[in-house]
Amino acid sequence: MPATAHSFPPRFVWGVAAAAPQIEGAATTAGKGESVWDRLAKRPGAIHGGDTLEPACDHYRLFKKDFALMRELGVKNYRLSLAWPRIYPQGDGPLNRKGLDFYKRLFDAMGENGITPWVTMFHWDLPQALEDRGGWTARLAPEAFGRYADTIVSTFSGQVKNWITLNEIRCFTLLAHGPGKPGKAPARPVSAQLLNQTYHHAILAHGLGVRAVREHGGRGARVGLTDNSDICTPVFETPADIAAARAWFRRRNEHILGAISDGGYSAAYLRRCGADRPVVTKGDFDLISLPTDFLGLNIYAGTFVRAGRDGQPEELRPNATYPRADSPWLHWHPQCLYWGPRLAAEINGHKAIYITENGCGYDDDAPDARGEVLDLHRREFTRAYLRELQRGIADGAPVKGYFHWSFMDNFEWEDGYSRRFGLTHVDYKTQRRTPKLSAHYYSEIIRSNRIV
Ligand code: PNW
Repeated sequence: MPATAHSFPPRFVWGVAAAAPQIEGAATTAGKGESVWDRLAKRPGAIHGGDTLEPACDHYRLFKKDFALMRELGVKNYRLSLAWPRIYPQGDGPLNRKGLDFYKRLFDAMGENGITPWVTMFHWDLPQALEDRGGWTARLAPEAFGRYADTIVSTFSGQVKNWITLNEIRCFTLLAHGPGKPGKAPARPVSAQLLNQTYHHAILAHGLGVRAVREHGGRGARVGLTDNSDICTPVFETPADIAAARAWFRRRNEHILGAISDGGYSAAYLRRCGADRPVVTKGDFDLISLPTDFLGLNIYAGTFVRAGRDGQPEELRPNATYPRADSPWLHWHPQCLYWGPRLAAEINGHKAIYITENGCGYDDDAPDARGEVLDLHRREFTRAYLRELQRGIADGAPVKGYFHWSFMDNFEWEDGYSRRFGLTHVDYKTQRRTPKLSAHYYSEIIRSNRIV
């Protein structure tokens, strides 16, 4: 059955997403090592309200309840991440069996509730001990990541078939080590050359993650990267603006998506880097360009592009009155779900794409007197974005699934706990969960495989 105006293709994967450091809490429990986010939370002024990663949603203890709630809502696919410092507290060095045991119990509980795991190996929580030895600027980071990936894939090959190597390379490179005052951990600016080196080490780590799945994943295992590509959309859907958006998408993503799919850096990219180009070791690109099974895209907002007067692509920046969520970077830009998958498929050759995150951050109200959170804004956001996703699929974009960010309110990094992305409200004092109106809305979409 083709996608009609309302329905999605058969077997379309509907899911929800979250990440270990944002929900688990238990930051020092059962031998877990310190992560760069645990450390950053101790720096005065780094996190809104002085919030820390404790207790977050206390998912470490409440996971059975959380999976039961997912089941009630009809959720059958859950994207989660594993905390590297729970498993290798020092990054490399001794293995902490208790960390592996925790995730084994977690996967067992998911199985009991009929939920398929989609596992991100790394969602920003680098072990602090590795940061102390240079972090992502040093080659040690991808090398240690490779050993960690081998361990988790061989341990869980029976329970996990869908692997995602890294989440959003830009957020632990550019936004953590870039110029100015980077907000993401470890929040340590480095030189332009070292910044380019962090990108290179990240895509190398991705390659090592792919190799781990090919060697240890077992039958039916699949792997891909989750990227937050710069999604370039045409201001007008005219041939000239579409061509400008396409050219700009290629350029803005060529150090990550382009380098991976082309098996090397483009001449144009290296020219722009000049003397600050990354050091590449022989054989790196054999790993980096290992074929993957899918691409994950986290899509919230993007860049408006038109053909400028000189015929070159021109970016248009939204002004202060442009509609946005409470997260100031989150401009409403539903067309990103149309153009993102389409351009990544066209330019980088991806044949299967999953939207591994999409959602919106608001300072939502607590449950009202009737116990409801009537987040019509999140219903509207989701509906508008899904309609563009559906239009893209109808026009041939190879999108196979969509994961809403997030299953529940959680630790929103430097914005702390006040900024809420959840379909489910979390009261952090009582750890009570209340599905919002948007959770029931999304539940109905999953149930009927169409926009309602
Ligand atoms: C993603 N931006 O981060 C992350 O993968 C999640 O962990 C996070 O909670 C979620 O989106 C909501 O923020 C992003 O500045 C952080 O454009 C920043 C941006 C985009 C995504």
